[in-house]
Amino acid sequence: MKVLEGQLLAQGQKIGIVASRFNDFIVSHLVAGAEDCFVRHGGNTEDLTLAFVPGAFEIPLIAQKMAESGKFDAVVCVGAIIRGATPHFDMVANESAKGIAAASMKSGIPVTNGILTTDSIEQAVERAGTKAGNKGADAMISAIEMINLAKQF
Ligand code: INI
Repeated sequence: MKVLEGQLLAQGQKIGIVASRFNDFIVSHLVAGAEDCFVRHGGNTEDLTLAFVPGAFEIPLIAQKMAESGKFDAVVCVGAIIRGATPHFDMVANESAKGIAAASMKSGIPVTNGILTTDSIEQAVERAGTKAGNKGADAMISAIEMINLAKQF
């Protein structure tokens, strides 16, 4: 059986990051986690481009523009939607996830989802570089792997 897998090597890759300003206290740590992951896997920080949008709802449009620009091998999306502070949590969470998936399918390059959707600020802190890892780093490693996998088709 022939098995295809993407290596976790970022050397030479160019990646766009879309980050929301809403809940910046959390999201800044997701951006830092994504950058750290890229560099630790052999990427050059000058090959990262960071775009800020107001909130998670606005992430898909800019992710799609970046993905279709031809300048990047993948786009990583980071944000934080916190139910406790968000009456329209479900709407923002669903639309951002659907839009990110659509941006990937439409552009044909990996667009990964590092948007936290949590019930509380404490849960968000846990997933932004404390005891439950860093969702920005998770989304970056997925992008690195997917770029290397997609090249094989
Ligand atoms: N945007 C977020 O990224 N996270 C949130 O928790 C949030 N809350 O709480 O409402 C949020 N709202 C803003 C939304 O993403 C849009 O920017 C806004 O609705 C304008 O379109």
